[in-house]
Amino acid sequence: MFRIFRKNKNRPGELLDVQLRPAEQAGDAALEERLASSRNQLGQRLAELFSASKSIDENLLEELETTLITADISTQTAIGIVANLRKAIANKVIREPGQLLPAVQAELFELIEPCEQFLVVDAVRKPFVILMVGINGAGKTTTIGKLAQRYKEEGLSVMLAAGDTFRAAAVEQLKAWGDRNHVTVMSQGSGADSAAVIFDALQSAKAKGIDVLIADTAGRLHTRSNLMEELKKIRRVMSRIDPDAPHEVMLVLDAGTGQNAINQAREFNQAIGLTGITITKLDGTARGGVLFSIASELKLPIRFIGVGESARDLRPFDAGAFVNAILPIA
Ligand SMILES: Nc1nc2c(ncn2[C@@H]2O[C@H](COP(=O)(O)OP(=O)(O)OP(=O)(O)O)[C@@H](O)[C@H]2O)c(=O)[nH]1
Ligand SMILES: [Mg+2]
Repeated sequence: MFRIFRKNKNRPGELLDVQLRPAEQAGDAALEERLASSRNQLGQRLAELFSASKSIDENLLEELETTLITADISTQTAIGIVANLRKAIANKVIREPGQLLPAVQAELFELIEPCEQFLVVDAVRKPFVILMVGINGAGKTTTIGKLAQRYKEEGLSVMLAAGDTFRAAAVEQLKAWGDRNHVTVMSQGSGADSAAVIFDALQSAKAKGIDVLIADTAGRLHTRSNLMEELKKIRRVMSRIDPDAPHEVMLVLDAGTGQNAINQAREFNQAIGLTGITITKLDGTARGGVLFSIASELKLPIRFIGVGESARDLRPFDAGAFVNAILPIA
């Protein structure tokens, strides 16, 4: 259980102190531990700033804004948060620096709570098709491996499609995850047509009654527009077999890329339409604040977060647990 502050919708500026239970505790390390760098960058700095201040003045609010931005929360999002706090200060709901930490926490929680939308594998869709997209190095293939293991453990049958035919090593990397989890990987070697590989995999998965088909894609082609055209083609050929496929178009974003992640998301969304996001490498970065900007600017479901390299380190996104890990209230 952990404590979270929520904004009171009926009384602007006031906070509600609520207890939340983490959605799932499957991880082998506490989320707090994995997000330590981002917490040092945000929660700890804010706590220090507020405890060192005797009263709330313009200087303090400016430093607050800067601290938010330094933690990779976008300028626009940071300005919005501080503007809300200013209202509460003007209304005398917030009177002293000690009230600011829970107030900031509540603001951040409000931003990301709507994005907590767990990916439900619809059993009616056979196979339920997940198309993974994202730039090179974002963590697509690794996330596919982790998902494959998760779904296998849940008792679902899984097939993987090696749609990244651009890089020779990509197929091998996917096969290694497949072997580890006893999951079939459909591939045609490097240089093959990606859409054809995924088309064949979908046909095969359908014939075999597979529950979940996850398709890998390239992160880089000769140009970015080539990549987007290829993804559109993959979408088109899939719909010939199942008009509703893919059922999930999941964008994988590396948290370490900071604000650039938002531009990537816009570009992919415009080209093929996204239904969910996974944010990886939150363990290796102090830039975890970017998740708040991704949430508030894209308003897409955040399905999973990656907090390490093992399969257990792919966690369903839990907004309360995330805020608590990055900005805990003692
Ligand atoms: N620490 C950490 N490393 C991760 C995480 N997710 C992925 N990685 C690492 O990031 C690196 C790149 O991951 P890939 O899965 O190969 O990335 P990709 O998107 O498939 O890249 P391309 O195939 O080049 O398009 C690998 O070394 C992964 O182990 C994470 O959540 N935490
Ligand atoms: Mg890959």
